[in-house]
Amino acid sequence: MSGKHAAVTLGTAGHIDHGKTALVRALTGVDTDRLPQEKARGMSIELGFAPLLLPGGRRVSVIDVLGHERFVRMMVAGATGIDFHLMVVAADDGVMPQTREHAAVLAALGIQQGVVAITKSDRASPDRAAAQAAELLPGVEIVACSARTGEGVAAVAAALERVAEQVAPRGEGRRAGAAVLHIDRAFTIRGAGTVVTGTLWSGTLATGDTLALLPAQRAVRVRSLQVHDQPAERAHAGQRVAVNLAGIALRDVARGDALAAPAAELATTQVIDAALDLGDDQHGGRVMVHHATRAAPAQLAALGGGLWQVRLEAPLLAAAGDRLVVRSVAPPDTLGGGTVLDPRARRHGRRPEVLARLQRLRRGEPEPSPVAAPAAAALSGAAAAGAPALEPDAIELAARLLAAGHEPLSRADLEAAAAHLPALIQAGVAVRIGRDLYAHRDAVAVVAERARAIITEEGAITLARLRDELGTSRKYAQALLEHLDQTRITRRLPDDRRVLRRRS
Ligand SMILES: Nc1nc2c(ncn2[C@@H]2O[C@H](COP(=O)(O)OP(=O)(O)OP(=O)(O)O)[C@@H](O)[C@H]2O)c(=O)[nH]1
Ligand SMILES: [Mg+2]
Repeated sequence: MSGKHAAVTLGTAGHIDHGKTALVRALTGVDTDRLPQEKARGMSIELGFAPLLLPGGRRVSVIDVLGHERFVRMMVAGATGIDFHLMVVAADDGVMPQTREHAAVLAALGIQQGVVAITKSDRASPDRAAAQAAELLPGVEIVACSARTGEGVAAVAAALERVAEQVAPRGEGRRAGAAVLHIDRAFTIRGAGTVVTGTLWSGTLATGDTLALLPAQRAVRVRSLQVHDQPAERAHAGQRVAVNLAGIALRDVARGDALAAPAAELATTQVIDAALDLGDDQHGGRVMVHHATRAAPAQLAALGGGLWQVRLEAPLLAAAGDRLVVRSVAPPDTLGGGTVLDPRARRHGRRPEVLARLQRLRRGEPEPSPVAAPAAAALSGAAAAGAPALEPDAIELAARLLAAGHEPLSRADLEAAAAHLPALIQAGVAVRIGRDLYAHRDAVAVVAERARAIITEEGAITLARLRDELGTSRKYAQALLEHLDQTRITRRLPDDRRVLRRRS
């Protein structure tokens, strides 16, 4: 899946009525304005999809977005899965508010590569619009065309082909990961049942797979798949996929939900630490935060140096490294965006050690992740068992209880939170370290760090040494040590002392 055959997705962008849908039709032969309301109003009100065969033989999926300012949310949902853009500017109108806003959304999503088409060149000279577009999107190739006469359309296709050769498909580097698909449409097909569509962000999907539908956390099964409108046994990251789901009614799934393989560790998030580019006059406050095919109001808290804490009023389904788009609530406008550093942060201020950690994450330095393995295992169990939905407040309460100390809590201790334990485990917040013993992931991480330090200094660690170090009981120290063994941080020697399994 590389080079010529890598799956790449193209997204349109541009102001209302500038000719996006007409140009997609001229390029692909598909009229994506297929709804009666779209025909009647002459305006796109749903995302459109079409396969595009480029002159050199490369197949590209096209997502046709909507230009109306009320539909920017849906535009973000469509643009979120794309690899490159086709910015459409009408020759007789030039750069307009949603031309600018869509350009800002693309920048926030990190989508730099694309082509500018100056459409309606049969109506006016493309020169003025081209000059404005060159200022808005410096370095992007600009092609004049007319969807009405067909002039220049082949040149647009050729320019798209040149860019398509260069883009790094979004699946690249993430293919090895577990399957994640953010749903951009859900509908029923007579005789087949519930179908959802989206761009496969990572991993592969196959017929028969059992996945978690989030945020509901229901187990669903892949009954059949289509890739680029063709039946397929398997779909790969970067491809546009339609998934026929067994075990779910249409009323229980919607745009903004996600399908995830258990190992994806995708979970609802309430508090996100992120690196955001918002311009200098941003000081925080209430905003709309868009992620994948979902959006939620949030309070922004500045941490300094481009680091922000995003406190969401409704959950998102974000993972580290994902892109966010930040918009103002009134008047609606795109302020900027950036990258998720910690998708499940705790509320915190500008504490130096917290900022240092975020800066490390921003530089792309990996975090020691001693809890990853058991969290993933717990997730698959919880997903299969149909764990209850996450409830943010209960989660916060339970997380605080769990975080109360480095000492694991028994299930009885967690009475108030017990009902939410499966959700906490699924979210990776609670880690099962033994029969009826659970600890907050941060507490486990601290224990792992201390054990590491002791082994590095003293050559090995014993049960008594860890017990004394943590000031805890023998039982807990034993459970924690075994957990460190299981998560392959430590290795048990025949005399029960532990040494490091791998250099860190
Ligand atoms: N003369 C001329 N008219 C065009 C051209 N392209 C589109 N149009 C007309 O412009 C109008 C809007 O075109 P659409 O393709 O629906 O515009 P759009 O950008 O998809 O609009 P939204 O999806 O609502 O944002 C239609 O009446 C088209 O027929 C063109 O190249 N030349
Ligand atoms: Mg349209």
